Amino acid sequence: LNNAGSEGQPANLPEPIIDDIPEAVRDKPVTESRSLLKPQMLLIGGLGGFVAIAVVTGLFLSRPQAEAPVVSSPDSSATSSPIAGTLTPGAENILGHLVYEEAPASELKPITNDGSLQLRKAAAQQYKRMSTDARRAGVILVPISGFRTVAQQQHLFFDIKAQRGQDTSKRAEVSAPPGYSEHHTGYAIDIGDGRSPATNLSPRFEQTAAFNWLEKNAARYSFELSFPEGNPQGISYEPWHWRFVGDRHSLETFYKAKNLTPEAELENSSTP
Ligand code: DAL
Ligand code: ZN
Repeated sequence: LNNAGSEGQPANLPEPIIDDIPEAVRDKPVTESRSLLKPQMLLIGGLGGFVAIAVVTGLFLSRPQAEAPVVSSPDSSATSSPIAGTLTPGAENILGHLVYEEAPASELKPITNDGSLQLRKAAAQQYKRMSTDARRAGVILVPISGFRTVAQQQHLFFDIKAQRGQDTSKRAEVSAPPGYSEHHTGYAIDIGDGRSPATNLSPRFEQTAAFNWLEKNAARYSFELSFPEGNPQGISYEPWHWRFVGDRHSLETFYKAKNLTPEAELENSSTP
C-alpha cells in the first residue's frame, strides 16, 4: 500500500507514514479561520431573513436563493486552514472531502518494483516518466502511497482517529473519510524526497529539492497539487499529495460538478 510496504500494518511504522498526516498539522490550535466564517454566517443568516421576508411579501429577488453558496467545510470551530471550504451546490461532500469511486483492480498498474503501490494506468505511466526525468535532474521522487481501497481508508480515518483521540472534524482536516479520498481513484499519489525522508508527509516537504522540482515540472506530466495552502475544501496543506489530471476520465473525476470556489471569490461575485 505504501512504499514502506505496510500501511495496513501501522503498528510497525512511524506515525506519519500511516496516514499521510504529518505530526505538525494534526493538532493545530484554532486559528482565524473560525472568525473568517463568522461574517459569512451572518451574511447567510441575513440573506435567510431577507428571503423569508421576500417570500411573505411576494417580492422578487434579482439573485435566486439557489445561487447562495452551500457552506460545507470542515467544522469551522476546528479547521486550521486559512480559507474555509466553500463548495458549490451539488458537490457531494463530507467535511469538505468529495465523494470518489474506488478504481477497479483491472485499471491499476504497479509503480514500484514490488507492486505494493499502484495507480491507474495513465497516471502510472506518467508518474514513471516523471520519476525517471526527475532522477536525470538529480532529484529522487519516492512514492509513499498511491491507490487506496475504501476499506483501507476506513482504517486510516476511524482507527487512527480513535488511537489519537481526535474528534471527527479535526481528523477530517488531515484525512478523508472512507469513500471520500482522492486515493480511491487511483489518480492520487503521495510523494517524498529520497534524499530527505524526514520530510515525508510533512509540510517541510515543501523545502525539498523534490517539491521544488515538482512545482516546476509536474504539470508537464499532468500532475497537480490537490491541497495547496488555502484550498477551497478547507483541507490542511499537503505539499506531498499530487493528482493526475491528464485525461478525460481523471479530469471529470476531479472537476465535473465539483466546482470549488474560495470564499474570497464568492464574496467578490456577490458584490453588485
Ligand atoms: N490526506 C488526504 C486528504 C486523504 O486522506 O485522502
Ligand atoms: Zn495523499
